[in-house]
Amino acid sequence: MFDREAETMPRRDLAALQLARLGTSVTHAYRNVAQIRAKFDAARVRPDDLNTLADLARFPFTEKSDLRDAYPFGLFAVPRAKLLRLHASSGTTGRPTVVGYTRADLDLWADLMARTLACAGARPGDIVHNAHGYGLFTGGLGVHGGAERLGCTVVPMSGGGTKRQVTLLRDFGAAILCATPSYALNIAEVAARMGIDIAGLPLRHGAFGAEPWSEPMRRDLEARLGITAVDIYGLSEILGPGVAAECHTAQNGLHGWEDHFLFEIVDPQSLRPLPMGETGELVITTLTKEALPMVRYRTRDVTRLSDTPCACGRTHVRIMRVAGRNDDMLIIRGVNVYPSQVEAALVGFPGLAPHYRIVLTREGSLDVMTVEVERTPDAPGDAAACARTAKDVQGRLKSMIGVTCVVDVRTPGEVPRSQGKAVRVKDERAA
Ligand code: DLL
Repeated sequence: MFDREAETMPRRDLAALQLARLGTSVTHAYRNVAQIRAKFDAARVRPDDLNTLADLARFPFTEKSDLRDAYPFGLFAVPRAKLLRLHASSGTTGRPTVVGYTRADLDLWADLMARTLACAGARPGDIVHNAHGYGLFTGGLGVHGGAERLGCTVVPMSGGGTKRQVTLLRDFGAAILCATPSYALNIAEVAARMGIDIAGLPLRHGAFGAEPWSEPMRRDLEARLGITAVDIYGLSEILGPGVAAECHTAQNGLHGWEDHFLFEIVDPQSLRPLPMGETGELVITTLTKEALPMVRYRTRDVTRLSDTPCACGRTHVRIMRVAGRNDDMLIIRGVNVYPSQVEAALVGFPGLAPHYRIVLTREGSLDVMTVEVERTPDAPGDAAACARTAKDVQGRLKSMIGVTCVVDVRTPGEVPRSQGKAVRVKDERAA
């Protein structure tokens, strides 16, 4: 462990620490951010109303739109000149969301990312191959800072140039691969085409995240790359990567670093907090961030928490695998579907490569979901065989997620490959 004392702190001590830090952080936000002050005043709450952690439920939420409305610097709680770094979301529509870090924030980020990498199995002295994009996206530089803080040798690859990624993975002998799971799959596939057996290289662990993925995809990546793969979670608005990480020992839910964040699950409709173990939307409050303190940030990520003890000895609550964002959930003929559920049904299907894309179209008043899958190079490609596969996949999707979809079996290489966050859904309904 990178910080054994913090990571194994008894839960009662953690709660006391959270309460103390919460008061300080909320006061800092209230004093220094006009929008937060206005929201608190409208809700008739003040920082000194926080006498227990449960009192936080009376406080207003922060949403992505608050960041957009305050574009670019309006939610910062410190003067702009105190910021050492800015990052921003890609923002497919409208304004990007801008986040900033003071020196202390960058220090905290490096510490929590070092914890995260150690949790995933990295050790000081390991080579960390970082295939997350460097730039405004927090993945590249976030992982980079943590790997250096842990005492690893970082290879700052960024995304893309996949053949070169494979060559350097082999030549440098990295122990840890950091990437999105979809890009890790792309790397594995390109390696196989190049005749390079990654499973036979020194690579031991993969720390994958930044997008939803599934348990079957984990097992597939582990087999292809000869590693243990863990899930890491984070979001720019809160920090970037380094908010939560699975341990390589249990691989069963992501320890959320509770000495720096407070996690709640709320019902996305009523917005009321849900009891431990129930599924809902993850809401995060930062406890120690200087530049961008967040009070009850609605992540839109759907998951549940578990406070049962973990085999690794870490006491921090576990955030179970995020199936997807509630704003990315598809509603197909009344059935709720996350793309990661489609993935779970497809990966490992005989004769199929683990690549897929969902295309949404409209027929009259009905939505049609077409799942593009890809046959493996050795699977027969004649029309009859493809039709049989399509029918079998359709049956499996119907039984696993309850939706009848059109299945389109494509030739090898035809489904687009990812170099970062995979785009799983192509929505042609509006066109
Ligand atoms: O994706 C930070 C990150 C970088 C995490 C590298 C892990 C590794 P954003 O670009 O702000 O930040 O996107 C955050 O991505 O709210 C989730 O919807 C999704 N996401 C991140 N990690 C996971 C994960 C980075 N492990 C948004 N599982 C989040 C599912 C994830 N979704």
